Amino acid sequence: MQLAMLRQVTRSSVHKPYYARHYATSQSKRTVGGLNFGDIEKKWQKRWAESAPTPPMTTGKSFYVLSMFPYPSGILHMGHVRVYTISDTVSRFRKMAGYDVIHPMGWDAFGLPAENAAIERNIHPAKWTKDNITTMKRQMKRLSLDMDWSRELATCDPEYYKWTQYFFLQFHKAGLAYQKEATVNWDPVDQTVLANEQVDAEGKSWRSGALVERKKLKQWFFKITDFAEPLLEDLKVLEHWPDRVKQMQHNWIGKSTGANFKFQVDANVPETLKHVEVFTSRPDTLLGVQYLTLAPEHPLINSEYLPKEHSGKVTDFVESLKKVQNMDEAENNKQGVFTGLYAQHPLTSEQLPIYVAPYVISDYGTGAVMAVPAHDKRDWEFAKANNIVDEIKFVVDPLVQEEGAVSDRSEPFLGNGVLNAASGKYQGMRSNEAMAAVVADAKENNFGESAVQYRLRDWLLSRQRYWGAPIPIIHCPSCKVVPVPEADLPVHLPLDIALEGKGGSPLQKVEDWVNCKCPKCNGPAKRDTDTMDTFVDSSWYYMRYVDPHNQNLPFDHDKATERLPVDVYIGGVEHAILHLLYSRFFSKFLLKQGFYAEKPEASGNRGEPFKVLLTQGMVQGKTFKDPVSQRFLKPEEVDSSDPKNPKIISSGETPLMSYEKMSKSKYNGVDPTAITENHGVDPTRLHILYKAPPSEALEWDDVSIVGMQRWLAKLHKLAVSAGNEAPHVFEADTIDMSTMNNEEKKVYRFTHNTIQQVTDALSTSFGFNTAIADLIKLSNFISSSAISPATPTYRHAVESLVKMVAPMAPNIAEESWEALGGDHTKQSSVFSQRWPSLDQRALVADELKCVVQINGKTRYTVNIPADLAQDQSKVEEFAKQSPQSDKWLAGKNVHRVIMAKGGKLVNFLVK
Ligand code: ANZ
Ligand code: ZN
Repeated sequence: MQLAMLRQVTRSSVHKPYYARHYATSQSKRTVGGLNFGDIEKKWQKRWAESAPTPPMTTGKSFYVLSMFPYPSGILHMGHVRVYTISDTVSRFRKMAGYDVIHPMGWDAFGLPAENAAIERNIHPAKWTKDNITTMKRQMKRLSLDMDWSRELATCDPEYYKWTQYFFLQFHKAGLAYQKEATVNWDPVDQTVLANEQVDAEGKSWRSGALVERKKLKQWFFKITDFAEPLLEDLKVLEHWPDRVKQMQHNWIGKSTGANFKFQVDANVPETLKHVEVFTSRPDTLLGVQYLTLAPEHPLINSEYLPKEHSGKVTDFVESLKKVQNMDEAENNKQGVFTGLYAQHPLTSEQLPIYVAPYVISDYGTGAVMAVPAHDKRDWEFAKANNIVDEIKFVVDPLVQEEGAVSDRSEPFLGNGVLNAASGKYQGMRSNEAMAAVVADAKENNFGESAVQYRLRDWLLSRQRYWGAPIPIIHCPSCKVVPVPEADLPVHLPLDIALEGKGGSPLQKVEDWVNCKCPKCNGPAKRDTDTMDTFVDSSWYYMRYVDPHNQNLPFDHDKATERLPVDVYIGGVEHAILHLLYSRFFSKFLLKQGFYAEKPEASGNRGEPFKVLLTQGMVQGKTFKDPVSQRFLKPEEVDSSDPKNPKIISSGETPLMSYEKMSKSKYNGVDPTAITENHGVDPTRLHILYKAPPSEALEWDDVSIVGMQRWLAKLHKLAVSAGNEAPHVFEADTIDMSTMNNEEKKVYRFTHNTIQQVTDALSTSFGFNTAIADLIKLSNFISSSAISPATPTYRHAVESLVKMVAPMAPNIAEESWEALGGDHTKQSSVFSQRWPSLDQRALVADELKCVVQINGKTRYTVNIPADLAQDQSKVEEFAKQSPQSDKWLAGKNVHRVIMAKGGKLVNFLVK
């Protein structure tokens, strides 16, 4: 997946990163506790490739687990390893639990870096992309990821983008794809449009270094604003999404309620401009309006309509704003210009001056603001900066009850409150009441009504780039905008092209592609030369996976109905807004259009694509800095032989140490391939899962991987000991407890407690770290218990342990399963075994701990047989028989005994 707003140019990464060199020399730590992880991995990866394990009996239930698909940059990073390990664990677990699982993988393969590689190094984007996919796929396989490669897709494949184009046409047909002018980054030297990623922090072009200009061009938009309300409202359905993500989406959609009011303009202007309409979220402040402000793009800002003595100044001012490099600068600009025009206050008929203000956004609300300096910070600052009013008019006062909230009028009062005498007939009303009253009056007197605004903008999807899906539109001189007929899809991206990064949009130069016939009149016409934002590609890929080879449709209706929504979606929190919002928009639209239906169990899901969202935290690298120069240090500049006490080699000083997002400039990256080569795949996977819960940052540190290596070796030893001793009892999930001695009962009970906890972690809480901790405890319990490896209980415990480790450490689990005797049935694999089922009886404790209180104070505890705990007289008896009772109860006069918590507490009231 790619990010949209990155300002940094991400140059391609075909060169070997420095860390590959760094690790090449470090010593292999692959053999630990007699296990050679590398050899075992090779053995099992080969076996799985030869014949995939047949899953155990299915329950008929399906499960869809998905990691966000990667951009094929050519190099897998630790963030990828983390997210795929998580989804692989969930997928393997669900398969063992009898689900029909899909766990697909594909490539978000269109996008800018491929194009940059072509410009910089003369490699065709298609080849660059394909090579990178090959490399990354190999790296993924090394990680023992059980992906469903039969469903693999790449968004740059015509088989795929045919349907991306098809969906564009569906949006167009539904009136949800349209063109309008929008501002783009223009490189005046190379004469080309730049992506945001190609503009650096100083607003300069990545290639030419020229100061980027803002230029208006006709662009394609999806009307996502039509879905603003359901996109907001249905966040409520998403019970299993992180609150933080929902909050971010909520704010992004930004619903605001208030009113639109009209102010009559006293000037000779066309009828449509006779009123300036404003949107306000504070109708209660209407009587505090002292002037109006308009966006520079407002239609009234036209020299024809402005008084002569002002129009020159206004035009100069508006022109000067176009040179402003970024929006923040424009928004913070407090300077404005008086237009020479006045509008009439609808209630007082006062003449209000009209200003142009850079901070008024042309496409929010009506592009005009009723300015209330007393109660709005920006209006206050603008009024002061431009000397607009002599006296600021306060109309709302803080409620007196609110302590310390008395306004001394040295700054704007921003909150709701109570309307004061300056508000005339509204005096005494609370803000909320006054809002309703003002809006009612506006309605009656025809100057306004209540209104809702969203901050959400329509989705600008066209890019003046090459490596993307061409927009399937033809421009005809007589028929104008003509959609490409569905039967003519895909509109192939021409492969024969020279990319230079200058001289206009790349596709414009491919003449025999651009020139075509109009599908309507057959006359000469031209193709649209824009391509689609890659976020369009990624807004529906999870739907294509359900039916990836369909030649006639993007996907089969029934297959999608059966498989959607995705049960668990895992990816980086950096996609919390755009990708997820666009995907929600797509899936809601496609549900509405009948491309799939909601299965009965999912009704009320309202076309939400992802049921559970797991946002995984960043993988941070150990970062060293020179304490004096603050310079980042390369790993080879630091002596880390004592990890607790690192030293800068050249100076002997202690470096500053922190964990930060891995990046080349901080020399703190690690190469997953080197890590797994050195430490083994399974230890690496476990280490990643163990170090932090999925949503938290993971402070990478490979020193402690050895802990996981040792534990896996121990686990394997347990399997060998059980395999050597015990009869083959693979089928048994539960054992009759009545035949067990006490030690065996303890082990059996511990095993089932662990089964319960691990099952819960893998199916609902996703606390993989606690699951691993529980499994470690179980292995310790087994090896320190006194029971014989020849007993069924021992064997059952080890089998369960191995099965439960399997989703996280697949290679060693297979090896251990084989050691347990799995080889007896050829083809036997731990992944063909059923997930251990829970024996509820084992969870019932034999004894329970009863807290004994004397006059309400806890004094001692006593163990009571569980089956007697309900009987108060027995509980009393046990409590009195305890040796400790001598100290607290002997010779006391017990006048009442209270038992609570089912025998877990007994309170003696004594005198
Ligand atoms: C008068 C007023 C009085 C306002 C007051 C606020 C406080 P939200 O809540 O984010 O929707 N506004 C309206 N259109 C604007 C535009 N195109 N560009 C910049 N500002 C705009 O913000 C709504 C408020 O932002 C509106 O309410 C308006 O100022 C301003 F005590 O109107 B208000
Ligand atoms: Zn035509």
